[in-house]
Amino acid sequence: MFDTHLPAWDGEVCLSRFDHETEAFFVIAVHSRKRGPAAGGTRAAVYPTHADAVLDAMRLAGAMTPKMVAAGLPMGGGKSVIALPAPRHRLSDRHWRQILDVHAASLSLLNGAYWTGPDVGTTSADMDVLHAGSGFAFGRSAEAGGPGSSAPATAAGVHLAIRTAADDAGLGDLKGRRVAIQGLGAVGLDLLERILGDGAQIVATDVDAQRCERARALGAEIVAADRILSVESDVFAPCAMGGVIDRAVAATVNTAVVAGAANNVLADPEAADELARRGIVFAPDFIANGGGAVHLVGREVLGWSTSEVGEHLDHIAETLREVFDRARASDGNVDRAARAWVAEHLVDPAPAPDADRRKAAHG
Ligand code: NAD
Ligand code: PPY
Repeated sequence: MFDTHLPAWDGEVCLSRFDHETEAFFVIAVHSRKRGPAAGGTRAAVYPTHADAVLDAMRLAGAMTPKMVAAGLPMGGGKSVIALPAPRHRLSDRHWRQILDVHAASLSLLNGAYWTGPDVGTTSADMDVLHAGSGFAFGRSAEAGGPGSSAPATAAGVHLAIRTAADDAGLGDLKGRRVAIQGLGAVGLDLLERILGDGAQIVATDVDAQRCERARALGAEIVAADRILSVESDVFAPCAMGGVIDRAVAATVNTAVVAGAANNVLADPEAADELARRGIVFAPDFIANGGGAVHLVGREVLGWSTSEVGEHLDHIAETLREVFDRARASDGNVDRAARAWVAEHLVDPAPAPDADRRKAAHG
């Protein structure tokens, strides 16, 4: 698996380090700096092997480059993975702090070639520590002078993507439609509330019973995690982990639209062909979930206000409409059309970071 995927990675550099003291394995993948310094979050989780952590970092970094292009941001793509020796909740605060300090030292070594931010398993409070130790972290808490969590902006962007894709699929608005949400974390739960506001019915799941209870209290029907891919829906919104739709799932998923927050939703390129063959409208995740990047880079590099970030999210709908039209004009495969669009726009003049604002944001 490792030997097959490694040569296929088209990124710039991937660095790794095992720290004996913390027993954590660190990976930083810089996919592209053609538009600007690489940026992307730090994911912390337990991985089956260190090779899995390297592959995950590479794949996730590879998704950040098109995300920055689609969002019109002047940054490249990168990502970090910390393979933990035990689940985060079983590590002491001291142990976790040591892990963050090791990661901060690696960020310092890269000296701004890569900027990190929050991802699954890390928070704004962790960004406060990483920024204090390196100066290269987005998404600090408001108390530490940062813009806080990217999840609300991501959810707002995914909501727009769902509305746009539903319209493209001929569903009209979401009133009375059935939306299936997989994953009720920071983005999924926020998205759920937005979609309820549209008058849709929600069927949802999470592996965490407490998250399910919160969704049930808001009015969602809850199903077991292993049932969500087979429930009937108008829209399926994957907001947990990537790789949930392979060719076989694409051939059976009972929905008209796939649009969600999870990075790298498609497990293989054939899944996109199958979705297209069945007439299911797919919103590529690197377009749909770009709201978090717009929030972090917009606020911290470009000096945007919260309302400017909100206005910029409209690009998500515009870009999606463009790739839907392109796909329709060719073989219907939206993922392919979107990747071709990204390749054409990779070195578009991106908005230049304002040096003074950037300095002000980072002291
Ligand atoms: P989160 O960790 O807060 O939530 C993820 C949720 O998914 C958790 O509640 C977890 O219990 C659940 N989950 C995990 N495996 C599951 C499974 N098999 N079935 C059902 N539920 C499962 O993360 P988040 O910030 O909400 O992000 C969700 C997804 O969106 C992630 O893939 C993330 O990489 C992606 N994303 C997030 C942002 C952001 O700004 N937070 C931006 C872009 C992309
Ligand atoms: C993502 O959007 O997947 C992220 O990793 C969040 C992010 C975006 C931009 C800079 C740093 C982190």
